[in-house]
Amino acid sequence: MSDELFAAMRQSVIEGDAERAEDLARQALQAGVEPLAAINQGYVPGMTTVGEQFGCGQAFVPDLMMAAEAMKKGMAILEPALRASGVERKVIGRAVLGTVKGDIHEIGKSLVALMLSTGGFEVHDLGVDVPFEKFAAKAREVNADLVGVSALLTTTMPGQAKVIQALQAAGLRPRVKVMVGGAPVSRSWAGQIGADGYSEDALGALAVAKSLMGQSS
Ligand code: B1M
Repeated sequence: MSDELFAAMRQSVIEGDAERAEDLARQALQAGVEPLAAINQGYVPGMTTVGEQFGCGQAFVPDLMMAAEAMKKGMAILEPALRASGVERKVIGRAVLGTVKGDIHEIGKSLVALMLSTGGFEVHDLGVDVPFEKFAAKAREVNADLVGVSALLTTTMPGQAKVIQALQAAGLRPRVKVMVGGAPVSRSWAGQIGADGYSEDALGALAVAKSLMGQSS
């Protein structure tokens, strides 16, 4: 049953059919499917396929946009259930998150924001295309413990290093920890730019964020 549903969810993203993606998210909730499983096994592989198609010239920017829109609609239905499933309510840290300047990819960053907030973090999501200094200004304003910087383009990855420099210039390092992520980002890149943590996915991001706060996951 779940496998069929996940396959249909994948297909709804590949076809950029937002209405169908929403409808399938409702069906998943009714069938008692874990919201995170629906996202990770349904929508995410659909998005990966569209990305591969784009990479080899079989899909174009409007296809990416429609796929992203479908995934966002589906996630909006699943989000309240995912939030409700968060068992820890005690705030374990304050996190400022955003996608770095020049980069408008928002879905992965929003998924990380959602996981952190369900896992007990107070999350301040700055959105996409965020100037480097804005991360530092917000971190100071909310007395953040953690800054998370997402980058989906090889051309915007250097912006993650610039955010670390902005935090240093604001006198917030090393107290404020920095976690980086995004499809082209790697552990070795994170080490190279002096980030404290890296994760390749949203669930791992929660574990890394917790461990940076001195908590086990
Ligand atoms: Co763009 N895009 N895109 N795109 N896009 C990619 C990233 C690309 C890999 C596609 C490809 O070529 N195969 C490619 C980048 C190549 C590169 O530099 N290495 C690319 C390109 C080239 C571009 C444009 C330049 C295209 C153009 O205009 N010619 C352009 C750039 C615009 C800009 O940002 N300035 C562009 C535009 C777009 C859209 C706007 C159309 C759309 C985004 C819409 C939106 O977000 N509202 C889009 C999309 C949808 C994609 C793909 C297909 C999917 C991204 C996505 O949402 N994935 C993507 C291909 C791909 O990644 N397979 C592609 C689903 C999401 C759940 O995964 O974002 O990886 P992801 O997040 C994961 C992990 O990475 C991790 O956890 C998340 C959840 O598991 N993670 C973190 C992410 N952030 C983290 C932060 C952390 C920790 C973990 O700590 C802080």
